[in-house]
Amino acid sequence: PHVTRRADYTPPDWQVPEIALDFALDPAATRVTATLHVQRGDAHRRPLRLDGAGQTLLSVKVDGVAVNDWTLEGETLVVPLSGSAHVIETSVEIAPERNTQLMGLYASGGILCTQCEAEGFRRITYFPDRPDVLSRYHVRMSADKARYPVLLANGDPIASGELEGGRHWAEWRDPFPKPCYLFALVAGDLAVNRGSFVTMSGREVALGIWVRAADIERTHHALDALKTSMAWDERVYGREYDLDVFNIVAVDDFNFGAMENKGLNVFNSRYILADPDTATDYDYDAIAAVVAHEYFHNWSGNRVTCRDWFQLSLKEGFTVYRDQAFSADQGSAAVKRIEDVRGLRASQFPEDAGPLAHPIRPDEYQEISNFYTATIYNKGAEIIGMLATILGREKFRAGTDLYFDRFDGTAATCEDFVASLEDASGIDLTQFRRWYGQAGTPRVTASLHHTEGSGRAELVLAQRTPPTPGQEHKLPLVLPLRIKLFGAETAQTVAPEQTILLTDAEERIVFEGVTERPVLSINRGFSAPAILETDRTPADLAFLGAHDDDPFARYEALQQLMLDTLVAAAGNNRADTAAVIAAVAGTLADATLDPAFIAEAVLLPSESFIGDQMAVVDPDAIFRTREALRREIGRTLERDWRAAYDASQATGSHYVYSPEAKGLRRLKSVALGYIAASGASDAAALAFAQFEAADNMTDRQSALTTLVAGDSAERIAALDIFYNRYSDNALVLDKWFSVQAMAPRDDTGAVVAELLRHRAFTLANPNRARALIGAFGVNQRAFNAVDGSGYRFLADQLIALDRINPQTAAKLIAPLGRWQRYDATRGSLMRAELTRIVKTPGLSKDMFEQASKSLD
Ligand code: DPP
Ligand code: ZN
Repeated sequence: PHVTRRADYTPPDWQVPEIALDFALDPAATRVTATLHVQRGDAHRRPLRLDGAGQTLLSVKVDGVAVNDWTLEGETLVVPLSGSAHVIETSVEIAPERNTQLMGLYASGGILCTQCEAEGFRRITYFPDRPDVLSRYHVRMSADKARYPVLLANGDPIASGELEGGRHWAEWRDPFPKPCYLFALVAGDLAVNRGSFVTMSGREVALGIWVRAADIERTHHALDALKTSMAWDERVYGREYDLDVFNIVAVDDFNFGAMENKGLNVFNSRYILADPDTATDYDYDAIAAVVAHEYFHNWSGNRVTCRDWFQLSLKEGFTVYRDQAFSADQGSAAVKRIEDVRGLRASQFPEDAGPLAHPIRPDEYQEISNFYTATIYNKGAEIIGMLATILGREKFRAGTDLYFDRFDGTAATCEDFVASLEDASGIDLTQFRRWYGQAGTPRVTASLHHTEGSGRAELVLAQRTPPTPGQEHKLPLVLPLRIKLFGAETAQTVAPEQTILLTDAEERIVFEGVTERPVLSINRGFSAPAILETDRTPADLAFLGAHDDDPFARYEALQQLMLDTLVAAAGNNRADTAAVIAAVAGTLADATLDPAFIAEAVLLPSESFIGDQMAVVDPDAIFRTREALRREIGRTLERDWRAAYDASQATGSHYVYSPEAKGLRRLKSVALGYIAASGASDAAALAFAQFEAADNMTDRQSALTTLVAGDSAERIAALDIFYNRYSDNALVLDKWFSVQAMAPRDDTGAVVAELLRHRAFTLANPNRARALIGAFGVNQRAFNAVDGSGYRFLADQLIALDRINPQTAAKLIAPLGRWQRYDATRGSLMRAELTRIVKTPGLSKDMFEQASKSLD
């Protein structure tokens, strides 16, 4: 397979400062005529090389004259040119309705739309498809007016008119030079929810959210989130929007969550559409986060883009960091941080510990689509977060200002970003740069020694990053660790919070004036994305769980206490559950705590996170011990759960999306889960009553999830009612599939196999495929059935989906790559499935790369 290497980067031979595109749109056969104004780069004699994929070439003209001295090398169009500037015109035909990969121009539910990142533009027309070729776009579209009354593209609309035969046309121009991955057009029968935003310099921007007419009432939350995002980016980063219009279109078939095309974002409808009846609080939060994310890309990604795809985290890590900070500002920052760290641990830590580990700035790839990963996005965001911690708020802002200013209108590198922060702050980031090139999650050990009567405490810190594929030896990283010491007796501060920069393999920190036994609070706020091992006792953890004044550290102490107990129990060691139960009881009873925080803090760690702590993952033992502890917590504290459940009911007579109301609904759902876990005889009736009475999807889905975990008659009834009620809503049906695929039941494997044949199931829609197959893959116990049936199921589906949509298929392979973490029986069954995938004839390069690397 062809490998692209970061070290091989060379600037483009030809620039394309201007491009005009003419689309004669038709789902079966669209004609694309592209006029490229090309300019030779430095003195070289190389021909013009234009990437292409899957189109039919009809003609090539150079400076207005048809030529035939071009050649095709594979799918690359090579045109010999003599001068330093020429006008190249190509005409091609493509078939959007046959495009199942959803890259390039395709049809989704009667709408024609595009997705070009990373390398989809070459499926539309011949072009140097690389992010460091920036062009001004002029786009003309014509289409049947009845089927496609709305015609949208990047930038501003400049003209439109009627044509014969029921067709019409529109022209759009984008004044900002952009790489082709940010190109977009949409044609369809769409309704619009319009809004407007006045920027900090007083310009009025026309906003539009375009959806099917039936969905228009579900767009208000997204529109509000857009306005809030625009104001936030002005206030926090000084970034103003730059065009007169900003449009968002929602489509049902989409590989990503959304796409930041200049002035014309295209979204997966799941990140736009919401109303209380169909979307959960989690969905509302995710919509606001993704709307913000794509909007923020207008600066971090579009105005300053990436030089090459190895720099992907330059825009993605930074933009995730920005959207996380935005969301933290909308409600409880502590709960947001807990959720983000939980997500990092669920997806990025395992990636960093497995066969697909890569640095946030990779060195090579076979298929760039495979690098839209939790590492590039979420670890990338953590690395920006550490930079913000090290620089402090003001210097960090000075650094981002300098970065935007220096690189506006250009394609930049990660190094450009770090150098900007360095120049603006005067802080040396030489060693910090290792984070960009080194894969793997660092492990930090911390042990605190105190000699009674001496007033002295010594903290010994050590760091080590385990080897990852291709990187045997790791160097020490810069880890900003926020630390504080509490007195064990008085719960007073004995050493105030400080941020320690751990830079060596081992360091000692001395504290003076420590007059009582200190308890260590470390990595407060999760200030560094590391795995901490400390010598804190269960009593210390319980103490911090009750007294730490950093909410994240408090949560973390409780999680660690639970984790230690569960890992011991799963390994057949003695486990003291009393400490966990007491800590949960104390948290639940603490009236000073926010219900949203309580709900997170009393939840047991996930099965997979428990597995990540074990030398060999034992999915059955983990499931059994975790369920046993849930039952014990449920039973012992049954009255408290019922009290918490009743207290959380008082959310008013109708659904409100506010941090307070969300927190109460969350606590109510956690309490319901524990009541059911207790085995109480009325639990199913209680859940079913909530299911029936709910005026919102949050309560309804949590009741359904609880019912589906049990064996009551209400389970079947609720599933049927849910299906029938929402059978015309694809996004809600996705939930119906997912709830069943994630169910902690003995028969989940069989249920999922059955659901594959359900009339509402299709692999062609990425959301639906992920809802069933993706969700099953993260159901640790069901997927890892010891007979290998889960592995076979996933491999079968990956092979089938790969023929339709390689990009979406390849992203679902991760669970099979964890074979090293399991016993020999499971490990060899998983390897056999990976081998079968690799040997499948006609495999995509996306899937080949992921499956073959997973075997190493
Ligand atoms: N659309 C994806 C995102 O925004 C890729 N850029 O992260
Ligand atoms: Zn992004």
